[in-house]
Amino acid sequence: MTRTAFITGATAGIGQAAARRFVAAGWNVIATGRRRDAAAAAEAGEVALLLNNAGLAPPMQTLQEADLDASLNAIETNITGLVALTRALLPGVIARKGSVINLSSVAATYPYRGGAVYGGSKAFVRQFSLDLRCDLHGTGVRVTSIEPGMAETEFTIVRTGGDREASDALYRGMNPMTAEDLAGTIYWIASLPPHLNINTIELMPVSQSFAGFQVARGESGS
Ligand code: 8X3
Repeated sequence: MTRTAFITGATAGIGQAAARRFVAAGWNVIATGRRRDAAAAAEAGEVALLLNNAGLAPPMQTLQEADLDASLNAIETNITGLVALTRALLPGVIARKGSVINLSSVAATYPYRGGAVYGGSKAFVRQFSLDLRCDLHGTGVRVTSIEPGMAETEFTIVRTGGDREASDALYRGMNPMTAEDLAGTIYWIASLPPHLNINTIELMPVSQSFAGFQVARGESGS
């Protein structure tokens, strides 16, 4: 029987690569760039796998400098949209003992300057995924939070307001992950035997690791 995957943010990057990967494996794919299409898919009630990939990163600015609308827009997409879509599609996913795979980020776990709203929203996605497993206990539905580090997609072009040069400079010489790397991981999660659940999975390119704490000294430090 052909299974149907609903993939958000599928017009580019990880979502598009995942859509291609699922189609190549014989899945029917509903690929959307906007979460508003959820109602139609929910009515069709045919979705066995929901990949909540769509997300927004506001510019890397401290909250005190950031444009509030950009911050709220990211929250609307990364949190409100994701919850609404999941709620809409869940009855069909439960009926098929299907899967929900949510795109979180390493930013959910590791704080960095300028990432408060983005990281906070991705921490929501991670915890939402874990709690959703509890809600779905006994239904046979699988839920995964996938938490990638640096992947060269349009992510940084969006984050920098369309600055391709800045994006190229960020990824230059560091061999980042690709959309295809992550699509392969997503497909692997989806095709595991049905009694296995990957709760969370964190991935980075080898060239990316962690930085430490920072200390402010003198008058401004306290
Ligand atoms: C973004 C991952 O490492 O570029 O989700 O901040 S990173």
